[in-house]
Amino acid sequence: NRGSVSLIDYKLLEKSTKNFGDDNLLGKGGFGRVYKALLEDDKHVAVKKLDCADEDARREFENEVDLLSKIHHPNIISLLGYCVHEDMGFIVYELMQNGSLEDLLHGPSRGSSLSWHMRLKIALDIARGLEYMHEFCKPVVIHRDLKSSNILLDSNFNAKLSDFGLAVADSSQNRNKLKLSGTVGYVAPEYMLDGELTEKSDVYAFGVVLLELLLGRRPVEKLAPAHCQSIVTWALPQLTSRASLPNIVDPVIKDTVDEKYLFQVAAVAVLCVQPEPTYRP
Ligand code: ACK
Repeated sequence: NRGSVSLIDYKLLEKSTKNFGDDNLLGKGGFGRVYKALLEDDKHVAVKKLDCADEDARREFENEVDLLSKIHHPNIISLLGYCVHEDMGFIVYELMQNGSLEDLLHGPSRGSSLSWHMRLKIALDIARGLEYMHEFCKPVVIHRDLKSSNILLDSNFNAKLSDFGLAVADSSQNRNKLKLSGTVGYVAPEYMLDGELTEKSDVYAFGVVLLELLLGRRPVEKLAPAHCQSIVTWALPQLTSRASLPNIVDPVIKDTVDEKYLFQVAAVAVLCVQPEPTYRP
């Protein structure tokens, strides 16, 4: 059931797809490229093109169309339609004129022009999108690949979550059957170690995004298994109150002397000790 989302006639897209090239390339995702296109002469849209002969790409196509057709929120990218032609799948989204948060923060302009007010607004937008997925969607939707390149900004710099190719509408049965996936630096330690997938995996990734947004840091490249183990078995269980934060941070400093890692743990820790729901900044 894909609700109100329409199957678009390929004829409407054909002219644009013929021109898909470097000039109108918006970005590259895991399995496909996203192009700017014109729908019905006057409507600019973004189109993700996937080669559905590839099994992983086809799965991403079907998953994203199924999920996005059911979820509607101002902080989640709008799916306008989809189209299948020969082996190709096309997903049509609203165009996000200001690109991704990653480009905004780490691209040539380096985020220097972003005011604190805007940073906070973007953080709130992300939190609202997550809150909707985790608290109001039935069943709960877990994004599984939240990162700054999947947060897009419209012409008014409203932030929206995108790229739902790996997302799951959680039913506790499929949690353990899923292939471990996500992006290095954003993957929650308990998920990396034991494949334990919950809404908190997205909250961890949100913590990493907050570090990028508020402290201008890049995610730590790779958490060593020993680091993961120490967060899971030692740091997280202690997070029962704000007051416990210094007790956690101290041994982590002694243990790792890795300042970047420390910040990552600290931001996530701050999120975890918030009263429910955990991710409201
Ligand atoms: O900054 P980027 O390269 O721009 O990172 C992502 C990339 O494609 C992969 O998802 C761009 N992108 C995706 N969807 C849209 C959209 N609806 N509007 C504009 N750009 C998009 C984005």
